[in-house]
Amino acid sequence: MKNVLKGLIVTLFALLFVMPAFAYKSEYKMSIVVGPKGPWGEAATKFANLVRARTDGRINIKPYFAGQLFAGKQTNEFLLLRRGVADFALGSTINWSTVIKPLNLFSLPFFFKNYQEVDAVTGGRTGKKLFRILSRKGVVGIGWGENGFRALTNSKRPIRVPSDLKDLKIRVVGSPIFIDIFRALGANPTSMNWSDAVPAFRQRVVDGEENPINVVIIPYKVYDFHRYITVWHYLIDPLILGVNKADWQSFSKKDRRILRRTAREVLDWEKIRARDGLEGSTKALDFLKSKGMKVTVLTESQRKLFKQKTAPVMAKWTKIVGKNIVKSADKDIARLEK
Ligand code: X2X
Repeated sequence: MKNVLKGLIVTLFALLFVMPAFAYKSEYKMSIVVGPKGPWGEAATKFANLVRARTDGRINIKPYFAGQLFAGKQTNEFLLLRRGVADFALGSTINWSTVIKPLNLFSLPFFFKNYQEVDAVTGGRTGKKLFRILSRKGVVGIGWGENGFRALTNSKRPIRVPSDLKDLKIRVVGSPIFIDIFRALGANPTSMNWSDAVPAFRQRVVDGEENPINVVIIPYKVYDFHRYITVWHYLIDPLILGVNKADWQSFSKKDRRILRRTAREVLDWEKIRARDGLEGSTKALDFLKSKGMKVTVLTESQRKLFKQKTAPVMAKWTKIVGKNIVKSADKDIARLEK
């Protein structure tokens, strides 16, 4: 009798604590706002394939491109990931920033000057702090990728000084800091999901938009709709590879290590492609010129005029991001100079 009882207890224990760890789903859904073409989508496919191979098929991730999982509203992605509608997401910090306010750090106008500063922050103490915040909200961040510094395109005229933007209708993501920035610059911003934005360019419902060159503007051929582009490095859009926390906790230690290692490897590869021909080279801009675009690269003094105009937005949003996070980012950047 005693042995039967013992057996029962052992079985119960196994069912409660050991079994769930190995009760993997047959498919893990991964959310991506863009399509499979370009560094962002290709990184999602590469990650899924490598993880499947390295876990001998235990973790079978299926990428759902073009926002299929969130039925159009891209700023819902974080909530869907937290709830487990998606198990994984390779998401833009902009899209998640409506829920996780500190992620607006990356959208502070003219805060980051170059990629080195961005790397110092995402790879530094601030990046870890942000991942702790995500984890408290039910999402485990396992790597940083990149959409990129966002450039401004439009069909009307070259943008060199803030007054050039006057009354231009600019499509932005449905994130309030973008509305504030473009209003401060005298433009007429309108928020729209990416899935609606491309048809809106075609139908000329809007005059312009802003997005990174390698990851969005080139794969989506925005040059077919907009003749003018301004490279102004006004803000950066890092990507985060996030995992639903309950899923994460169900994975074995070994599989978690595989996921982290694969995320780092794939996102390092993705970041190189996102930056290719954009630093220390004019390759990406030459390509845009070959497609008929008129390229304006702001000088430091031109950039200052835009920075001055958006100073009130910076002040307002520093408070929303959290002064501690902004200070922490300043410190990570200052460490670069030492
Ligand atoms: O919607 C956009 O502009 C995009 C694709 O860059 C993001 O998801 C933030």
